[in-house]
Amino acid sequence: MKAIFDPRQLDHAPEAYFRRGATMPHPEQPRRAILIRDMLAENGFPIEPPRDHGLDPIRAVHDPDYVNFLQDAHARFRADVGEGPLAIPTAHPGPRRGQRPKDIHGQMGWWLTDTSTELTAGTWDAIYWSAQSAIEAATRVAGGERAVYALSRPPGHHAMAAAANGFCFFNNACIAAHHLTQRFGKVALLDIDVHTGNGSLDILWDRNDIFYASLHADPAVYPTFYLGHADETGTGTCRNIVLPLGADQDMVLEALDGALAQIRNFGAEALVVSLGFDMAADDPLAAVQVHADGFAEMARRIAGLGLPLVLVQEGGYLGPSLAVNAQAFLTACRDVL
Ligand code: SP5
Ligand code: ZN
Repeated sequence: MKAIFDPRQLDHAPEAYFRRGATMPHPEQPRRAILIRDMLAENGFPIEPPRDHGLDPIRAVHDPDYVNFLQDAHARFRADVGEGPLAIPTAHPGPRRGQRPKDIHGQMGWWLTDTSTELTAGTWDAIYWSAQSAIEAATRVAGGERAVYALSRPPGHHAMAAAANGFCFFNNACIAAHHLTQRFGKVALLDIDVHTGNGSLDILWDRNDIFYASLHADPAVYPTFYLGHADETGTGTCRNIVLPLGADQDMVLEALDGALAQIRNFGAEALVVSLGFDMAADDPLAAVQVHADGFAEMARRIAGLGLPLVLVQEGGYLGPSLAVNAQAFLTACRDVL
């Protein structure tokens, strides 16, 4: 199983965000990708850079005006306020109706929904190549490779069709899934990041060619708070499997079996996985209690479906076992192939 990664993905380096009334160090750091990349190399996974597939596969999923905004937003912010201040919006429209503003600060509030998607000098390059890594993985699987892992970072599953959210700008997994529909009639996206894939729900809400099943901690009491309840099924092909806070590994594996059965029933011909490692018991954002052996077991069950497989990295933060859990999942997956 090959891995895809471009070093430019490290260029997004957010410093801080606001949470619960305080400035906090940002959990989504370049070091996450470095740790996983080093683990891949140590375990004999070939790591290749993506080719440049351009903006069309991104614009197939995201509003072209949102894509255009991201391309030069940081430069426009700096031109206005100078060096120093963090490029984080503090005013938001609520419902995104009516005319869009022209001012950079108004636009930042429009397209960036919270304070967690700080724009930095390298953000555009990082999110562009993070998406290209996912597109490259999908292209290879569409071309006949059985499974490819995209070390996408920054992550993607909170990114909506026309807005950034929850550390995410481009929805790498949805971009990959959409790309696969050019080759496969029915595609499934399985999301095992501990957070609701609210961006994926937004993008896939009314699509019946992509089935979306997500396992995540209860959004009533855990971020991202919005979307992800059991009855939020879009027009029929989205499934939210809600885990109680503190759920143990056996509960997670049982929930996974439910999602895999639904993916089989849908008749999926290819599978994308939004692969977060933040279900880890010792993740800094921990909400449930999965350990390395649980990640390995999840991988065996997912790869055991026998479908062409695109793994797209999502969350999983700088806790003590990030690399260990990634190793457990990816080597177990490779052993099944
Ligand atoms: C891709 C992904 O996993 N995004 C996560 C977005 C989570 N947003 C809320 C984060 C709450 C962070 N709490 C920090 C606690 C540090 N001890
Ligand atoms: Zn997450």
